[in-house]
Amino acid sequence: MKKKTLSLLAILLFVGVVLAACGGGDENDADGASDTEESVTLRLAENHPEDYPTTIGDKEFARLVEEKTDGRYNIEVYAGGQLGEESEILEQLQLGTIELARVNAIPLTQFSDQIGVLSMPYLFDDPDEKWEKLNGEVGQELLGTLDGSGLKGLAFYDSGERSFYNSVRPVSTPEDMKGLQIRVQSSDLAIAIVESLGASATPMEYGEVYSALQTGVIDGAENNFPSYYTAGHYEVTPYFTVNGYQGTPEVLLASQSIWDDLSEEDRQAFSEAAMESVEVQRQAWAELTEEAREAVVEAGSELTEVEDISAWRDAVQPVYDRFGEQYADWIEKLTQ
Ligand code: GTR
Repeated sequence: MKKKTLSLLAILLFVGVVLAACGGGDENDADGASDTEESVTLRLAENHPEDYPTTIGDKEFARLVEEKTDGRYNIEVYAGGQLGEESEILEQLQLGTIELARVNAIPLTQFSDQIGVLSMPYLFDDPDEKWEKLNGEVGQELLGTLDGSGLKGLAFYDSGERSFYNSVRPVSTPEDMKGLQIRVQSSDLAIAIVESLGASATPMEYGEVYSALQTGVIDGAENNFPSYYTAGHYEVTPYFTVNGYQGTPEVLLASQSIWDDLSEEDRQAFSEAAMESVEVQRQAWAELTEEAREAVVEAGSELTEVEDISAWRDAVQPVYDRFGEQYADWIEKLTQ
């Protein structure tokens, strides 16, 4: 089945390149740009809607790549999960059947035993410091830990902080979490965090969470304000605890196989475009975070602000006991 898909894709790609190279014999298109050179179209998978901040970042990346490669690369952004759930996208990137994607860093823990450090609870105190590290050498080094997995990490995007929400009761202390059934992303670390709080963890794909909340299969989930809002979770899960326990970022990725096919100069263009798109993405992030927070309150969500997070920090100590040593060097690099 996979072989068939691959050979079909290879044929389609070949036909596409030939057609682009022929270019209908016209040397200049409508806006006067030369189309004598072939243009390669790459697909970028995105599981959020069209105007979500990560999609805005993806599109800026696409625009910059096109500009920097003089139109030799044309990136089409497929938003709204059209190309599949995150785990499927990652498999397809590894196979090279999808060329680019934006995913969250938590599912990447299965491809790098080090990148999980970014999901350690209450790791970052200061967002500016966090972004200085993620946009700098440490961030690139962490992305480099994906080498050999079939994935090439290009840049980090903002995803703010994740908090818990549920449909059963307001939660202000870790004790209130006891017995709740909480959906998590598929990772041992995510499960360990929820279990350290005395709740039960149910790993599930993002696209399945709304109906699982609605039908009561799970009591709650955890995410940032923009996802809680745009995925509609607020409609069926009114109690949101603002305890920002995890600052895992998003990641812009390329399939290693497409990366290996790029010239040195084009790799440089893709890397620069990725890093330059971060600012636009982060600006959009800040705007939607505020807007989403207001909108869910307006719609009736009850926010429980946690002013003193020390009880929550103490409660997740078992997670540091279990994973702290594995991530010790990275924790130091990211926080000192
Ligand atoms: C969002 C993230 C998505 C997805 C989702 C989830 O914050 O942007 O890519 O990972 O969380 O909880 O599955």
